[in-house]
Amino acid sequence: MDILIATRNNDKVREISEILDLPDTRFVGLDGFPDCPEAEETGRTFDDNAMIKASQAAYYSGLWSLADDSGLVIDALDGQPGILSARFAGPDYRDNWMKVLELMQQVPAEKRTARFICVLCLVGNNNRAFFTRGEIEGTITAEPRGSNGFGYDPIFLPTGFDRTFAELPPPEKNRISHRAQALKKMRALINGLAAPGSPKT
Ligand code: ITT
Repeated sequence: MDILIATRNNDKVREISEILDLPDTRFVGLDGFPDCPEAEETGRTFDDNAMIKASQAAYYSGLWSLADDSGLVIDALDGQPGILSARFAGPDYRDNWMKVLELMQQVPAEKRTARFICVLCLVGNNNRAFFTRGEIEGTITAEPRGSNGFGYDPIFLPTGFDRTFAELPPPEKNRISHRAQALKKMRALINGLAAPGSPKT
């Protein structure tokens, strides 16, 4: 069966496709649906925004649609950038992590705790929504390190590791990340949909 990945962020599409290895499922992107308008992420939580994105994509495409709403929650910044992670300073990844490092210049090492959160929402044409969530704890580095991954990866050091997400090889990040954890829980559900005899769109 086909599932639409309801995002225009190609870094997410790449990670989701790499992590989910499902032979009976074909993942298609929003590029195939140019008329589908940009979802307005007006929610107050990751769950709200994941549901807005998934239900809009399902409505326009008629396909089961999987949305990812994710972000970096930093304790010393009262949870910022949180649901506003994509545009904390603007559309550019570097501007966004630079803003975090600037705001945290005076924050000592022991107070630099943070976590990445990922909420996935899968919506079918019967409009039922299924949610999973993944989180990974870590700290914010003083300087950016590494060039793999995307977004805030150069400044996020996962707990128990001495390399940032951007220094880890992609398969290693994809084994432990917030997105990997949420997808692991979603995988069984998607597999069930693709199984013979299960309801299709
Ligand atoms: P869509 O809304 O189209 O899905 P988006 O990038 O705008 O794409 P979000 O609103 O969910 O998506 O914002 C997620 C942002 O959080 C993303 O742009 C990154 O800045 C950050 N982020 C999420 N997961 C990340 C990861 O694994 N590594 C680094 N940064 C991440």
